[in-house]
Amino acid sequence: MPQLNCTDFLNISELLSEEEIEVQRMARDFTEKEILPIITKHTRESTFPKELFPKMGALGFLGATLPQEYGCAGLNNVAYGLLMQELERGDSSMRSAASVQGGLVMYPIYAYGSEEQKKKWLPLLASGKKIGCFGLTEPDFGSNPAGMLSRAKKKNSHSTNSGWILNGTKMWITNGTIADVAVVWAKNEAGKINGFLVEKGMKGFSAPEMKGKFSLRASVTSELVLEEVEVPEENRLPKAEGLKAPLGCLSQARYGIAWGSLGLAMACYEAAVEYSKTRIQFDKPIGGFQLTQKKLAEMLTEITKGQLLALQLGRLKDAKKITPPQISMGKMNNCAIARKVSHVAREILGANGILDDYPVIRHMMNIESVYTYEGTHDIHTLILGEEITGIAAYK
Ligand code: TGC
Ligand code: FAD
Repeated sequence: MPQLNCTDFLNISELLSEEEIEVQRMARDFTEKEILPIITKHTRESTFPKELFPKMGALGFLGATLPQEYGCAGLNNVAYGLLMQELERGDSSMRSAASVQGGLVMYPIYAYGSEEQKKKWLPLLASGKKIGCFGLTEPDFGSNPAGMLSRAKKKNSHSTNSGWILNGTKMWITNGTIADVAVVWAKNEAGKINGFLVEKGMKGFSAPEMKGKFSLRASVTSELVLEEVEVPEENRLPKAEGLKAPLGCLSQARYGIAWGSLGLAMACYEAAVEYSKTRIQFDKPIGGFQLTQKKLAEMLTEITKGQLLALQLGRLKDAKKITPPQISMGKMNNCAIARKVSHVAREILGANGILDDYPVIRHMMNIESVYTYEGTHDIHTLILGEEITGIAAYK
């Protein structure tokens, strides 16, 4: 099977299976046909192309690693990573939409849900007919979710089937306003974190959109407001107890970001190479100057190292040998190099680098969110620091 034409200096695609390359090809076609033609308009207007959800569902992009019995594609983790890479080559908002739906909504239902919850929600979410969101962050608890103030109180503590009353506020929630179901994390009366499926329309639940973002403009970001929301016991995730339940979901999404950020970096690098060959200054292409070549050589080297890191993480994940600190290294490094690559690419484009006629400034703004969410660069540095020394330095 012919390899795809993309930045691949070390022929890393030779290490991919035919199935993995086929998934990459499908995702690349989707990005070129469905995302790139509309993304500048959505970014300018700060709107999310919701109509792409069922299209992604039909192609198997949502919850893609989960089993086929629930309507999912059952892909391996490398194919899933390539999918995230190609979506983010288009725009981080589309990778975000797919990774929240798959890693942060379908995964917790699959891993911690009852059989009834799985049968009810997974096929609907896989098809893109329903949209989900994940509410962990609060206004005063971002990097430190253990301190969350959201509370779940048993409605009638004398009955086992009595349901729950939820109170609290979540912030910065991707897809919150358009979601049919929110996976909400709140502490019970014993102080243990539980997960709940809060459905659109439940009394006391609202999800106003947050405005004024300069980054990830083609994504909906929302508050979740819970005021005495009655949630039945059958909407609690029975196998989720403690902070490790939401953190386990983050491992799924952080892994996807380690690949997605490479797609963003490659889009910026490829735009910079193309521009450097065609922009003439001082009677020759700017790519003919040593300073530009140094920038391009360093960008390519960082992307190539990031590709090797992502691929090995995928192989470890498929072998069920991956650890959270290894995922942190992938999220941390690949977001950092994507951020740097996007800045240098913008510089190479000169004044054109600030125009949305080119994709670079959009990616450069987006990476600020991606670098921050799913654990900031600092938090992943500290996770690695703890792994190395055995000493936690968060507090
Ligand atoms: P700590 O004591 O370290 O851990 C509590 C329990 O959790 C276990 N654990 C994990 N389990 C699975 N996967 C992981 N990645 C795990 N990390 C930790 C741990 O073993 C422990 O288990 P047990 O059995 O002992 O109870 O907890 P801590 O409170 O000290 O916090 C550590 C810290 C700072 C690393 C953690 O709080 C953290 O990762 N903070 C960052 C918060 C974050 O990433 N938030 C993301 C919100 S969601 C989001 O951003 C979505 S963006 C979506 C998009 O649009 O793409
Ligand atoms: P803070 O935790 O206040 O951190 C501020 C600064 O302090 C950062 O630089 C941080 O690295 C640093 N810092 C914090 N603690 C330490 C420490 N111990 N040592 C050194 N430095 C430290 N959350 C969800 O739950 N669901 C979502 O769907 C979701 N989507 C998002 C979408 C977007 C566009 C964005 C921007 C965020 C989203 N988030 C979501 C929230 C995201 O996870 C948080 O923004 C992130 O975890 C950081 O929290 P914070 O913004 O409160 O920053």
